[in-house]
Amino acid sequence: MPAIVLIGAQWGDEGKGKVTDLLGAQVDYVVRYSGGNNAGHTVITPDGQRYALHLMPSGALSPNAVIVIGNGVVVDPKVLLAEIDGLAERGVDTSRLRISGDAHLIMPHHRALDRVVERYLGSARIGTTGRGIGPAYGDKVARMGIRAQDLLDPGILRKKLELVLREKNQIMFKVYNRKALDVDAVVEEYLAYAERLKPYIVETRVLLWDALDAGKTVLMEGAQATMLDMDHGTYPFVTSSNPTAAGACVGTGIPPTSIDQVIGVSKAYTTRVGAGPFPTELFDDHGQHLRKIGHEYGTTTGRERRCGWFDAVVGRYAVRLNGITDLVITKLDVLTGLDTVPICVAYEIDGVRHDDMPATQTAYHHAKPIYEELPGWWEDISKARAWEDLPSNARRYILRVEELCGTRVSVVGVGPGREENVIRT
Ligand code: 2SA
Ligand code: GDP
Ligand code: MG
Repeated sequence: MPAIVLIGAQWGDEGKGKVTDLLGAQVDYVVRYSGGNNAGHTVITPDGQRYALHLMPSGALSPNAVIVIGNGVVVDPKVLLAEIDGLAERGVDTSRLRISGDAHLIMPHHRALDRVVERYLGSARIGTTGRGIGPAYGDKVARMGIRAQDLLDPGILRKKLELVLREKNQIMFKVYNRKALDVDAVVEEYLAYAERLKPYIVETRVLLWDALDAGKTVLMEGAQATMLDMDHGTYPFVTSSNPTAAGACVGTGIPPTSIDQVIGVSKAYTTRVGAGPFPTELFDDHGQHLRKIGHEYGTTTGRERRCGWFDAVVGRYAVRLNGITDLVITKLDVLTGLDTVPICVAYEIDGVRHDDMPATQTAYHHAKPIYEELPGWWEDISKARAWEDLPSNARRYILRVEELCGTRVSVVGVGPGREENVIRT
């Protein structure tokens, strides 16, 4: 399988980090293609060590993989260097990192604007991670972005920064009542990062094309998820990039015809962090139960995640949108001990049944889940490794998810560890 895309099929935090790490031994390159350090991908290695990765691809914990930050990522150099240092201190070989010169940089004005715009939006705020992601992509689209390659040319860096800070200081920061940023101070700060990042900056497209030509396996690791996609998600309550499978081509330069497999990762229930519609959200004890048993708190910000039942309308949408060939259902263990487990099979919107996502966001805000109740199971499933090890009601649940979503469930997660999976053959 030369090129594989791995994406989140819900609103994020499905366990993508764990699945990337699980595949690690079989892949030669792991490439991040979108988002930035808003992501929090958890990997727990077999010796029990927990890593929370933000910018480094989750393949960092697979000793033999080359790890690549593609052109579609927005990079906060300070955060990346801290992550490199933190991993190196724990004995991880970070010399395997390559960064695309076309990746855009998160600058101090992006972080400042992210926070101030959220305050300005008040009750209409998105609930961003405050890492400067939206403003960095905004400048990219407005052709005012500063890229990793600009770190290699101090003259260009200063020129671009002068231009962009003139706009931010004289217009945006005035409107938002913020103190102007000093060009010299920012140039100095970023040139210090440049010294350390220089060796990692390369032309990653050619690197990846050559790898594919040589028969190597490349995994494109998504951050965030389908329903947070700027074009296909619950806009405006989305992130400012395209985390869906199509975004993997744009964010790496790997052509669509090279992709052989699209792995979708979904929880056995649903979570969302930040604002926006979420039809199966639970406001009762069941929601608290899922949060408590599933430890549903943001990996980057520590925020409480909103919790709800599995939504098969979202599942089907994700399968069709991303062309998912294999679905991984994580955290089935969290559903153990419930009398019945509801699955949302369709929505009722203003008295009409919808089996697919409605055409407008207004309608989606009114969507009420139509549930099917499946019998629960009480047995501890954390030691299950083969399909037959799962209780029959747990198998029935997975088979129904598979049927409703319209794709094969290849792996079922029964615990956070690398080995804690049921692999279906
Ligand atoms: P942003 O910061 O501009 O990308 O925020 C826009 C929306 O995207 C959501 N978003 C996320 N949702 C789930 N997980 C994410 N990563 C962290 C984690 C989140 C955390 O792994 O737990 O720690 O809070 C992530 N990143 C962005 C965000 O909540 C907004 O709804
Ligand atoms: P990501 O952003 O998609 O990589 O997911 P996060 O790391 O933000 O959140 C997923 C959480 O679920 C992490 O704490 C994982 O360790 C944990 N996890 C992943 N798979 C399983 C599983 O099958 N069972 C349990 N109990 N936890 C899991
Ligand atoms: Mg996460």
